[in-house]
Amino acid sequence: MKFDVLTLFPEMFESLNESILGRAIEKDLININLINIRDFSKDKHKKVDDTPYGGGAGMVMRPDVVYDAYKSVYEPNAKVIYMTPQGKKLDQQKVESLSKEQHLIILCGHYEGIDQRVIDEINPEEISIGDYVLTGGELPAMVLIDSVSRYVEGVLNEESTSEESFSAGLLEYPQYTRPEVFENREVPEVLKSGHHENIRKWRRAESLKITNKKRPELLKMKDLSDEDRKILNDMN
Ligand code: 21W
Repeated sequence: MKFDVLTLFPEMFESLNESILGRAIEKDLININLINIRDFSKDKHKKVDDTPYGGGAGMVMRPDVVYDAYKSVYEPNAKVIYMTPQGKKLDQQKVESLSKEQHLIILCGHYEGIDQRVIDEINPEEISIGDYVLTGGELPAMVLIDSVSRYVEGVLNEESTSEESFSAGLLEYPQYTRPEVFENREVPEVLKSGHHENIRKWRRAESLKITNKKRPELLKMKDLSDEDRKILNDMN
């Protein structure tokens, strides 16, 4: 999967070279190509923004500079995404569908945004990561790249992927590691029993309990198995 990121702040994306994504990049499973929009300024001072027509605070990114950066990576098979607070909120369903693409071009705004004419010309899909205000589209682009990359074949080990599809739509059961006793709190006995079927059942029950308690609306959306409904019934 190729990600082309159009941004004024390519250095912000350095953190993606760590951990699981770092390994995926080394293994060539994903390719993150950072394009500095400033490189496409024709101005001798490398200016990329200007004051808004009609007045008001802040600066607006120039359409010609953004368009030249876009044309440097455009290809007809790519899906083009504009990270904007006005976009549709990213969810796991969207993440999964984006992971089926070969090539994503992600446009990040900064300052007070981008001149509307280049947005109208490109006609990208608009995506937000939630209803709170950030300083730019870079952190949202990283959220999108991280969440989508997990679904690219080979990025996660097969075990995590199958466990995740089993627990899809539920909150996770609690996890424990050594030591066996921490501040007088013990690891649940069943997890030390080696009885894999009991462990599976206990974890499923914990997932359902925690979801029912913290995010009951998630259960309403879900098709539950007979086993799941029995566990939930036994809770009350
Ligand atoms: C914040 C851009 C506010 C534009 C008058 C009219 C991308 C983001 C962003 C930002 C404004 C996302 C204005 C969740 C986010 C992002 C920076 C609007 C300009 N003034 N998802 N228009 N939250 N944020 N102000 O902030 O670019 S996805």
